Amino acid sequence: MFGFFKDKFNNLKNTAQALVGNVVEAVGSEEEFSDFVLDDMEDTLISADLGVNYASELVDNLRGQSKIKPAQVKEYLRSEFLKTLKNAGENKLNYNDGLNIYFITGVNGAGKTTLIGKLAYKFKCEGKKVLIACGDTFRAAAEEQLDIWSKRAGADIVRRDKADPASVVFEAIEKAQKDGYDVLLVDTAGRLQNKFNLMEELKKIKSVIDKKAPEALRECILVLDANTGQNGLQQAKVFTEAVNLTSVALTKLDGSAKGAIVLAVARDMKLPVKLVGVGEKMEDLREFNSEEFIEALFE
Ligand SMILES: Nc1nc2c(ncn2[C@@H]2O[C@H](COP(=O)(O)OP(=O)(O)O)[C@@H](O)[C@H]2O)c(=O)[nH]1
Ligand SMILES: [Mg+2]
Repeated sequence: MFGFFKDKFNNLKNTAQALVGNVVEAVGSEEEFSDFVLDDMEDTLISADLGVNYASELVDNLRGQSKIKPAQVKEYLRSEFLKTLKNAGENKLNYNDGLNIYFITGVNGAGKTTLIGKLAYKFKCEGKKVLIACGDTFRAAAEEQLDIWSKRAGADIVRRDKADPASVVFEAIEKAQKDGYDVLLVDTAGRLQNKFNLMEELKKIKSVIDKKAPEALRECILVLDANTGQNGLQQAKVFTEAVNLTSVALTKLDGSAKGAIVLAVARDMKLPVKLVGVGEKMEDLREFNSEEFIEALFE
């Protein structure tokens, strides 16, 4: 378990420095949380991509109180961050014995199609029957890419080049129900001519899933690139308004990630992170765990 966790979060050093190290350096040796010290702390948290709302909340809690001293700022942040992640919900991906539908959304390049390949592989390794629906019919290359992933993972695929994505998903659900699949993974486009069209298309697919498979377990996952700063928060807002997200998958945590977005999304959107991508290969998928993430930030 420990090795696994090291492997998962060993690229959080920059994030840890920005979120924790810099704050401790800025305020740790002060006598009191004066307005001047608190302003400094707020600026530091904002530049670590924590989001303005969250940063000011953390700082306002400290104003005019005498229980917590600047020397304890690290412990304070640790308990606040953990509370935020816990309040956002369960880290474990939902799964039941019937059909499980995972609807994968996110902007172009976030890592949706790769995540589908990884999830297909994970479920296949667990002996499940896995079907993939290609709901990104906008780019021809997208279907090719998904085809390659499905073959690699040993999963089946429904693709209808250039067809209406909602109709492809409709067909995939019928097949999944008829042939007794355990898992249906729905890939989607991340960019259409404009944001409005994309959101309308996603809503349409979501409504097909909800109407056609009300009995199925349905998770709606937003894929976020860990290198996305504050923009990730904006993405989460736009997508959740359209399709009511249930969780987040954080990809590219193997890079020099700005993982603070996890905290901002958990706090502002109440969305739990469930999955973590740590590379481009099929086996580079990990389950997110709040305690381990906090350990890595505060070690
Ligand atoms: N390093 C790294 N690269 C990733 C990860 N997930 C996806 N990628 C890469 O990000 C790029 C975009 O991924 P793709 O799945 O096509 O994104 P999509 O447009 O959202 O479907 C590809 O080059 C992937 O190999 C990850 O966890 N780590
Ligand atoms: Mg894609």
